[in-house]
Amino acid sequence: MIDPKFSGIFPALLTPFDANNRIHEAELEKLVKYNLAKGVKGFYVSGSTAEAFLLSTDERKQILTVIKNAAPDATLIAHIGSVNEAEAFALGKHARDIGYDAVSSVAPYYYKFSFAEIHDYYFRLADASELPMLVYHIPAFSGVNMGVSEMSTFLRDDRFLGIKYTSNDFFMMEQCKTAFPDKVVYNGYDEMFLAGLSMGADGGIGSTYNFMAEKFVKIAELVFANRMAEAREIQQEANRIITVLCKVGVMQGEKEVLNQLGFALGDCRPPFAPLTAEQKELVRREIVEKLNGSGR
Ligand code: MN9
Repeated sequence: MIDPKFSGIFPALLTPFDANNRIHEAELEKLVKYNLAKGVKGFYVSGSTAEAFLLSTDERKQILTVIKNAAPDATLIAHIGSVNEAEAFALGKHARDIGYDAVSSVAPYYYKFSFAEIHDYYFRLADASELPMLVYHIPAFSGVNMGVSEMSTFLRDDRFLGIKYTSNDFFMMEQCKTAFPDKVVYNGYDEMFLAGLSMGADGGIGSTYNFMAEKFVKIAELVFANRMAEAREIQQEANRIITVLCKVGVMQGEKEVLNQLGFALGDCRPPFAPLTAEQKELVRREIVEKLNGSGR
Protein backbone atom coordinates (compact mmCIF):
# COMPACT_ATOMS: atom_id res chain seq x y z
CA MET A 1 0.00 0.00 0.00
CA ILE A 2 1.18 3.47 -0.78
CA ASP A 3 0.61 6.45 1.51
CA PRO A 4 -2.71 7.96 0.31
CA LYS A 5 -1.23 11.45 0.49
CA PHE A 6 0.77 10.54 -2.62
CA SER A 7 -2.10 9.18 -4.73
CA GLY A 8 -4.27 11.34 -6.98
CA ILE A 9 -3.91 14.43 -9.11
CA PHE A 10 -0.92 16.78 -8.97
CA PRO A 11 -0.76 19.76 -11.33
CA ALA A 12 2.78 20.49 -12.52
CA LEU A 13 2.35 24.19 -11.85
CA LEU A 14 3.09 26.83 -14.48
CA THR A 15 5.13 29.91 -13.52
CA PRO A 16 3.37 33.26 -13.98
CA PHE A 17 5.59 36.17 -15.02
CA ASP A 18 4.67 39.84 -14.61
CA ALA A 19 5.32 42.63 -17.12
CA ASN A 20 8.90 42.96 -15.80
CA ASN A 21 9.59 39.24 -16.36
CA ARG A 22 9.58 38.57 -12.62
CA ILE A 23 7.67 35.78 -10.88
CA HIS A 24 4.13 36.99 -10.28
CA GLU A 25 3.57 35.67 -6.78
CA ALA A 26 -0.05 36.77 -6.42
CA GLU A 27 -1.03 34.96 -9.63
CA LEU A 28 0.81 31.84 -8.56
CA GLU A 29 -1.12 31.86 -5.27
CA LYS A 30 -4.35 32.35 -7.18
CA LEU A 31 -3.53 29.39 -9.46
CA VAL A 32 -2.78 27.20 -6.43
CA LYS A 33 -6.12 28.08 -4.77
CA TYR A 34 -8.02 27.56 -8.03
CA ASN A 35 -6.61 24.05 -8.30
CA LEU A 36 -7.09 23.16 -4.63
CA ALA A 37 -10.79 23.94 -5.05
CA LYS A 38 -10.95 21.29 -7.80
CA GLY A 39 -9.82 18.47 -5.52
CA VAL A 40 -6.14 18.06 -6.40
CA LYS A 41 -4.00 16.26 -3.83
CA GLY A 42 -1.00 18.51 -4.16
CA PHE A 43 1.47 20.03 -6.59
CA TYR A 44 4.61 19.22 -8.52
CA VAL A 45 6.70 22.35 -8.20
CA SER A 46 9.58 23.72 -10.27
CA GLY A 47 9.46 21.09 -12.99
CA SER A 48 9.58 21.34 -16.79
CA THR A 49 6.14 22.97 -16.87
CA ALA A 50 7.36 25.64 -14.43
CA GLU A 51 10.10 26.51 -16.97
CA ALA A 52 12.56 25.41 -14.27
CA PHE A 53 15.49 25.34 -16.68
CA LEU A 54 14.82 29.00 -17.57
CA LEU A 55 14.74 30.13 -13.93
CA SER A 56 17.58 31.09 -11.61
CA THR A 57 18.23 29.06 -8.45
CA ASP A 58 16.78 31.91 -6.37
CA GLU A 59 13.64 31.98 -8.51
CA ARG A 60 13.20 28.23 -8.10
CA LYS A 61 13.54 28.64 -4.31
CA GLN A 62 11.08 31.51 -4.45
CA ILE A 63 8.36 29.44 -6.15
CA LEU A 64 8.91 26.56 -3.72
CA THR A 65 8.27 28.99 -0.86
CA VAL A 66 5.28 30.76 -2.43
CA ILE A 67 3.53 27.45 -3.08
CA LYS A 68 4.22 26.06 0.38
CA ASN A 69 2.71 29.19 1.91
CA ALA A 70 -0.32 29.05 -0.38
CA ALA A 71 -0.95 25.33 0.18
CA PRO A 72 0.48 24.40 3.59
CA ASP A 73 -1.67 21.26 3.88
CA ALA A 74 -1.30 19.88 0.35
CA THR A 75 1.23 17.21 -0.62
CA LEU A 76 4.14 19.03 -2.22
CA ILE A 77 6.82 17.55 -4.45
CA ALA A 78 9.79 19.77 -5.30
CA HIS A 79 11.50 19.16 -8.61
CA ILE A 80 15.15 19.93 -7.83
CA GLY A 81 16.75 18.44 -10.93
CA SER A 82 19.63 20.28 -12.57
CA VAL A 83 22.71 19.27 -14.47
CA ASN A 84 24.42 21.75 -12.13
CA GLU A 85 24.47 19.47 -9.11
CA ALA A 86 25.20 22.31 -6.65
CA GLU A 87 21.88 23.86 -7.69
CA ALA A 88 20.05 20.57 -7.16
CA PHE A 89 21.59 20.24 -3.68
CA ALA A 90 20.62 23.80 -2.73
CA LEU A 91 17.04 23.25 -3.89
CA GLY A 92 16.78 19.92 -2.07
CA LYS A 93 17.94 21.52 1.15
CA HIS A 94 15.48 24.39 0.72
CA ALA A 95 12.61 21.96 0.05
CA ARG A 96 13.42 20.04 3.20
CA ASP A 97 13.81 23.18 5.33
CA ILE A 98 10.38 24.54 4.37
CA GLY A 99 8.53 21.23 4.79
CA TYR A 100 8.10 19.63 1.36
CA ASP A 101 6.93 15.99 1.28
CA ALA A 102 9.26 14.74 -1.43
CA VAL A 103 11.82 15.76 -4.00
CA SER A 104 12.09 14.71 -7.62
CA SER A 105 14.69 15.00 -10.31
CA VAL A 106 15.07 14.51 -14.01
CA ALA A 107 18.18 12.46 -14.87
CA PRO A 108 21.22 14.68 -15.46
CA TYR A 109 20.86 15.77 -19.07
CA TYR A 110 22.71 17.16 -22.08
CA TYR A 111 26.03 15.32 -21.55
CA LYS A 112 26.04 11.58 -22.13
CA PHE A 113 26.47 10.41 -18.54
CA SER A 114 26.91 6.70 -17.88
CA PHE A 115 24.23 4.91 -15.90
CA ALA A 116 26.67 4.59 -12.98
CA GLU A 117 26.99 8.39 -12.96
CA ILE A 118 23.23 8.89 -13.16
CA HIS A 119 22.74 6.36 -10.38
CA ASP A 120 25.20 8.12 -8.07
CA TYR A 121 23.66 11.53 -8.85
CA TYR A 122 20.25 10.31 -7.65
CA PHE A 123 21.61 8.76 -4.47
CA ARG A 124 23.67 11.84 -3.60
CA LEU A 125 20.59 14.03 -4.03
CA ALA A 126 18.35 11.70 -2.03
CA ASP A 127 20.88 11.63 0.81
CA ALA A 128 21.48 15.38 0.77
CA SER A 129 17.79 16.37 0.73
CA GLU A 130 16.75 13.70 3.26
CA LEU A 131 13.35 13.57 1.54
CA PRO A 132 11.83 10.68 -0.45
CA MET A 133 13.04 10.88 -4.05
CA LEU A 134 10.74 10.55 -7.06
CA VAL A 135 12.62 9.66 -10.24
CA TYR A 136 11.41 11.83 -13.13
CA HIS A 137 11.54 9.50 -16.12
CA ILE A 138 11.10 11.50 -19.34
CA PRO A 139 13.36 9.92 -21.96
CA ALA A 140 12.01 11.99 -24.86
CA PHE A 141 13.28 15.21 -23.23
CA SER A 142 16.22 14.05 -21.08
CA GLY A 143 17.69 11.69 -23.66
CA VAL A 144 18.22 9.19 -20.82
CA ASN A 145 16.67 5.82 -21.53
CA MET A 146 16.41 3.62 -18.47
CA GLY A 147 14.84 0.16 -18.55
CA VAL A 148 13.23 -1.89 -15.80
CA SER A 149 16.53 -3.15 -14.40
CA GLU A 150 18.02 0.37 -14.11
CA MET A 151 14.80 1.70 -12.58
CA SER A 152 14.80 -1.19 -10.09
CA THR A 153 18.14 -0.08 -8.65
CA PHE A 154 16.26 2.97 -7.35
CA LEU A 155 12.90 1.42 -6.52
CA ARG A 156 14.33 -1.28 -4.29
CA ASP A 157 15.90 1.39 -2.05
CA ASP A 158 13.97 2.95 0.85
CA ARG A 159 15.09 6.45 -0.05
CA PHE A 160 13.04 6.33 -3.27
CA LEU A 161 9.34 7.18 -3.38
CA GLY A 162 8.67 6.03 -6.95
CA ILE A 163 8.56 7.34 -10.53
CA LYS A 164 7.01 10.21 -12.39
CA TYR A 165 6.58 8.20 -15.53
CA THR A 166 6.47 10.29 -18.71
CA SER A 167 6.80 7.72 -21.46
CA ASN A 168 4.36 5.76 -23.57
CA ASP A 169 6.04 2.45 -22.79
CA PHE A 170 3.23 1.17 -20.59
CA PHE A 171 4.72 -2.33 -20.48
CA MET A 172 7.66 -0.94 -18.53
CA MET A 173 5.33 1.07 -16.29
CA GLU A 174 3.40 -2.09 -15.45
CA GLN A 175 6.56 -4.09 -14.81
CA CYS A 176 7.88 -1.45 -12.38
CA LYS A 177 4.59 -1.13 -10.48
CA THR A 178 4.06 -4.90 -10.31
CA ALA A 179 7.59 -5.54 -9.06
CA PHE A 180 7.39 -2.68 -6.53
CA PRO A 181 3.73 -2.30 -5.52
CA ASP A 182 4.64 -0.09 -2.56
CA LYS A 183 6.26 2.53 -4.79
CA VAL A 184 4.24 5.40 -6.22
CA VAL A 185 3.88 5.66 -10.00
CA TYR A 186 2.54 8.85 -11.55
CA ASN A 187 1.42 8.98 -15.14
CA GLY A 188 3.19 11.82 -16.95
CA TYR A 189 1.49 12.23 -20.34
CA ASP A 190 -1.95 13.69 -19.66
CA GLU A 191 -3.28 12.50 -23.03
CA MET A 192 -2.60 8.90 -21.91
CA PHE A 193 -3.75 9.22 -18.28
CA LEU A 194 -6.43 6.56 -18.69
CA ALA A 195 -3.90 4.14 -20.15
CA GLY A 196 -1.52 4.82 -17.26
CA LEU A 197 -4.17 4.22 -14.62
CA SER A 198 -5.21 0.98 -16.29
CA MET A 199 -1.59 -0.24 -16.14
CA GLY A 200 -1.19 0.53 -12.45
CA ALA A 201 -0.42 4.23 -12.00
CA ASP A 202 -1.50 5.64 -8.63
CA GLY A 203 -2.20 9.09 -10.01
CA GLY A 204 -0.91 11.69 -12.40
CA ILE A 205 1.35 14.70 -12.56
CA GLY A 206 0.51 16.90 -15.50
CA SER A 207 0.73 20.31 -17.07
CA THR A 208 -2.77 20.47 -18.56
CA TYR A 209 -4.15 19.93 -15.04
CA ASN A 210 -3.35 23.62 -14.43
CA PHE A 211 -6.66 24.55 -16.07
CA MET A 212 -8.61 21.26 -16.31
CA ALA A 213 -7.69 19.29 -13.18
CA GLU A 214 -11.36 18.43 -12.63
CA LYS A 215 -11.35 16.21 -15.73
CA PHE A 216 -8.45 14.14 -14.37
CA VAL A 217 -9.91 13.98 -10.86
CA LYS A 218 -13.07 12.60 -12.48
CA ILE A 219 -11.24 10.10 -14.73
CA ALA A 220 -9.43 8.66 -11.70
CA GLU A 221 -12.68 8.44 -9.73
CA LEU A 222 -14.44 6.63 -12.61
CA VAL A 223 -11.56 4.21 -13.22
CA PHE A 224 -11.39 3.24 -9.56
CA ALA A 225 -15.17 2.61 -9.72
CA ASN A 226 -14.70 0.47 -12.85
CA ARG A 227 -16.69 2.88 -15.03
CA MET A 228 -14.29 2.76 -17.96
CA ALA A 229 -16.60 3.91 -20.77
CA GLU A 230 -17.39 7.15 -18.94
CA ALA A 231 -13.73 7.66 -18.06
CA ARG A 232 -12.86 7.28 -21.73
CA GLU A 233 -15.32 9.98 -22.75
CA ILE A 234 -13.64 12.48 -20.45
CA GLN A 235 -10.18 11.45 -21.66
CA GLN A 236 -11.39 12.06 -25.23
CA GLU A 237 -12.67 15.51 -24.24
CA ALA A 238 -9.29 16.32 -22.66
CA ASN A 239 -7.46 15.02 -25.71
CA ARG A 240 -9.37 17.26 -28.12
CA ILE A 241 -7.98 20.15 -26.06
CA ILE A 242 -4.44 18.72 -25.81
CA THR A 243 -4.37 18.28 -29.61
CA VAL A 244 -4.78 22.05 -29.94
CA LEU A 245 -2.15 22.74 -27.25
CA CYS A 246 0.32 20.62 -29.19
CA LYS A 247 -0.28 22.80 -32.28
CA VAL A 248 0.57 26.08 -30.53
CA GLY A 249 3.13 24.81 -27.97
CA VAL A 250 1.91 23.10 -24.81
CA MET A 251 3.05 25.48 -22.05
CA GLN A 252 2.51 28.61 -24.15
CA GLY A 253 -1.02 27.38 -24.91
CA GLU A 254 -1.75 26.53 -21.27
CA LYS A 255 -0.75 30.01 -20.15
CA GLU A 256 -2.93 31.53 -22.86
CA VAL A 257 -5.94 29.44 -21.80
CA LEU A 258 -5.55 30.67 -18.23
CA ASN A 259 -4.99 34.25 -19.39
CA GLN A 260 -8.28 34.06 -21.30
CA LEU A 261 -9.97 32.59 -18.22
CA GLY A 262 -9.02 35.68 -16.20
CA PHE A 263 -5.52 34.93 -14.92
CA ALA A 264 -2.44 37.01 -15.72
CA LEU A 265 0.26 34.41 -16.29
CA GLY A 266 2.08 36.30 -19.02
CA ASP A 267 4.07 34.46 -21.69
CA CYS A 268 6.72 31.79 -21.45
CA ARG A 269 10.29 33.05 -21.18
CA PRO A 270 12.53 33.30 -24.23
CA PRO A 271 13.73 31.34 -26.12
CA PHE A 272 9.98 30.53 -26.22
CA ALA A 273 8.22 33.01 -28.49
CA PRO A 274 4.91 34.62 -27.55
CA LEU A 275 1.83 33.28 -29.32
CA THR A 276 0.67 35.10 -32.45
CA ALA A 277 -2.80 36.66 -32.68
CA GLU A 278 -3.90 33.70 -34.84
CA GLN A 279 -2.70 31.20 -32.26
CA LYS A 280 -4.50 33.06 -29.48
CA GLU A 281 -7.67 33.00 -31.55
CA LEU A 282 -7.28 29.24 -32.08
CA VAL A 283 -6.95 28.78 -28.30
CA ARG A 284 -10.08 30.87 -27.77
CA ARG A 285 -12.18 29.05 -30.36
CA GLU A 286 -10.96 25.49 -29.85
CA ILE A 287 -10.29 25.43 -26.11
CA VAL A 288 -11.70 28.28 -24.03
CA GLU A 289 -15.13 28.29 -25.70
CA LYS A 290 -15.41 24.55 -25.19
CA LEU A 291 -14.35 24.78 -21.55
CA ASN A 292 -16.91 27.50 -20.96
CA GLY A 293 -19.60 25.53 -22.78
CA SER A 294 -18.97 22.15 -21.18
CA GLY A 295 -20.22 23.22 -17.75
CA ARG A 296 -17.63 21.01 -16.06
O1 MN9 B 1 4.29 17.09 -16.53
C1 MN9 B 1 3.97 17.12 -18.84
N1 MN9 B 1 5.18 16.86 -19.52
C2 MN9 B 1 5.88 17.82 -20.15
C3 MN9 B 1 4.00 16.47 -17.50
O2 MN9 B 1 5.52 18.96 -20.23
C4 MN9 B 1 7.18 17.43 -20.74
C5 MN9 B 1 2.70 16.65 -19.56
O3 MN9 B 1 1.62 17.16 -18.82
C6 MN9 B 1 2.60 17.13 -21.00
O4 MN9 B 1 2.83 18.52 -21.06
C7 MN9 B 1 1.22 16.87 -21.60
C8 MN9 B 1 1.15 17.24 -23.07
O5 MN9 B 1 1.95 16.38 -23.84
O6 MN9 B 1 0.89 15.54 -21.43
